[in-house]
Amino acid sequence: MKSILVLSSFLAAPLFAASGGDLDANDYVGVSFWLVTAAMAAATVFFFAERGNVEGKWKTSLTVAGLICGIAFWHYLYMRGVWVDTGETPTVFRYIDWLLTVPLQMVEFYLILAAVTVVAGSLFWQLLLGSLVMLIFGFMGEAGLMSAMPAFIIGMLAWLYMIYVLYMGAGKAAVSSTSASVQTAYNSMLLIIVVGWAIYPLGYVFGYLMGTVDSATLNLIYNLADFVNKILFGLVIWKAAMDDRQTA
Ligand SMILES: *C/C=C(C)/C=C/C=C(C)/C=C/C1=C(C)CCCC1(C)C
Repeated sequence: MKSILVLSSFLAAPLFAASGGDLDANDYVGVSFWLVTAAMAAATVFFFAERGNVEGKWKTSLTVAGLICGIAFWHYLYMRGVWVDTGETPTVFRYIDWLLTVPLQMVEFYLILAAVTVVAGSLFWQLLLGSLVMLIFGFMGEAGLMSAMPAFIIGMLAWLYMIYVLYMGAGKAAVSSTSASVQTAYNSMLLIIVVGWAIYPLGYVFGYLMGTVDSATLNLIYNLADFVNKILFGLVIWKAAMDDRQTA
């Protein structure tokens, strides 16, 4: 109950920051910003509230999932405001959010595996390095600090590197794990980083590499991607934690 009270004050605070109140119902991109904002707030409360229902070794994972959605909620308030007020892509807010939440997801990956099996610490640093290269070049391409195509190619290579590291390093650790729920969590995480994350470069391609800059399609796809990869990602971990409890 106490955590619910703390949460409601957390959720009330950024109301002051909510601008862009004149949302046009025909602005489907603006509406998608609005929906994802609400979903992030709900998911934040859910993950923190569910901490009490899982075993000790899963609690930190749910905390991190809640932090990821909470940070995204905060940035979505501002991103929606930028879009509704100016019709422009909120690139800086988007990348500050990603720069905070993607490394947290790497922490999450690491925690899941480290909870039950021995994982090399270098795995975390390799994933962190890969995600930083991916995001820095993505930002340079989107902000016009570099041509869109070469920035995209370097970002793609960094993403492929991360998939490789996960298969080779974490894969072996998960396979040797005795816990079925950890294996399920690992396989779902791999699915998210390979399939769920693929939505982002798709947004970049439609947004920047089709001849003209299409900010409506770009933001719509990015918003969908965040919904899938932040909320679904947390739910996968929550599900594994619940299954673990039943079989324990
Ligand atoms: C919560 C936010 C997440 C999980 C953001 C993930 C972002 C990506 C996977 C971005 C990927 C990109 C590439 C693979 C190529 C270059 C362009 C990017 C940065 C959109």
